[in-house]
Amino acid sequence: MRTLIVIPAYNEELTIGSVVALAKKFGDVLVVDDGSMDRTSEIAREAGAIVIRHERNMGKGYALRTAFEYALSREYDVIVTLDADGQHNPDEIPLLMEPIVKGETDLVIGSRYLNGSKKKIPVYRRFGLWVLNKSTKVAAGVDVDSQSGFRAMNRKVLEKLDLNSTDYSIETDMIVKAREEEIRITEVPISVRYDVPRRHKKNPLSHGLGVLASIVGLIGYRRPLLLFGLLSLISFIVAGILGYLALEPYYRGGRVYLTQAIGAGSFVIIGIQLFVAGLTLNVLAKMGRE
Ligand SMILES: Nc1nc2c(ncn2[C@@H]2O[C@H](COP(=O)(O)OP(=O)(O)O)[C@@H](O)[C@H]2O)c(=O)[nH]1
Ligand SMILES: [Mg+2]
Repeated sequence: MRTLIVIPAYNEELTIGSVVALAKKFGDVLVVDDGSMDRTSEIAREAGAIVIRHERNMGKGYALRTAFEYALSREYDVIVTLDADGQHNPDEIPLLMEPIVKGETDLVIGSRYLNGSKKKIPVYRRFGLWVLNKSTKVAAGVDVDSQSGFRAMNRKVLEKLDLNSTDYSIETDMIVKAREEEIRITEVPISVRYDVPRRHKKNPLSHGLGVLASIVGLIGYRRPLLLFGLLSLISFIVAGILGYLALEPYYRGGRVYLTQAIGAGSFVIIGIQLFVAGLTLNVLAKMGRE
C-alpha cells in the first residue's frame, strides 16, 4: 500500500521540519505551503518532503484539495492529513491508518474526545468546538470530533467526495458528504498539544464563526425543512409576543397598539413564507438525492 502524508502549512517554519522528519517514517510526505512568508517550503524540502507551493494564501481547504488531486494522480492508496504546527504527534499515524489498511473503514478521524486529550483544549475553545460538533451532528447525523485535522482515508473517499470548501470548513464538509456517499467513518483517540509556538494561524473567533456559517449553509442545503422550520417557528414566536403586546392594552380597557399589531402581522407573513420555502426546498433536496 502506498501512503501519502499530507501537511497543509501556513507560516510554520518553527515546526514543519520536525513534523516532516517524524512523519516520513510512515510514507511519502507532501507539504502544501500556502503562500507562507517564512521559510516553510525550504525547511520542508530539506526535511525530505515533496513541496507544492501556492503563490498566495488560498486557505487550508484549498490546500488540502490540491494535495488530494496530487494523491489521486499518483496511485496512492492511503492518505493521511495532519497539522504542521506540532499539535499532532506523527508517531500516531499508524494508529489512524490501521483500520483502513485492514479494510474495516474508509475514513478515520483522530478524536480528542475519546481519551483525556479533551482536557487540554483551552476552555474558550471547548465551547466553540461543542457548538461546531453539535451543528455538524445536525447536518451529518454523526457525533464526532468534527474539527480535527488529523485524519486518514482510503482512495475511494477522495474519488467520491466533491469538496468545494476553501477554508477550515473543509473538515465538516468532508464529514457531511462522506455520510451521503455511505463512506464508513471511524474515530480513533489521539493526543493533542497546545504548548506549541504558533497554535492558531487565524483569529479563533472569526475562524469559528466562518465554520459555523458554512455548517448552517450545509444544513440549509441538506435538511432545509429543519432549518427553515426552525426560523419559521422563531418568527411565529416573535409574532405571538408582538400580538400579545398589541392586544394587552386593549383588554385593560385601552386601545390596540398599532405598531405592535403591524409587527405581529408582518412576522406571521414572514413565518408562513419561511415555512413554504422550507417545504419547497425540501422537495428539491429530495429530488436531488434521488
Ligand atoms: N495550507 C494552509 N494551511 C493552513 C492555513 N491556515 C492554517 N493552515 C494549517 O492548518 C493547520 C491547522 O491550522 P491552525 O490555525 O493551527 O488551526 P487550529 O489549531 O484549529 O487553530 C496548521 O498546520 C496550519 O499550518 C492556510 O490558509 N493554508
Ligand atoms: Mg493549530
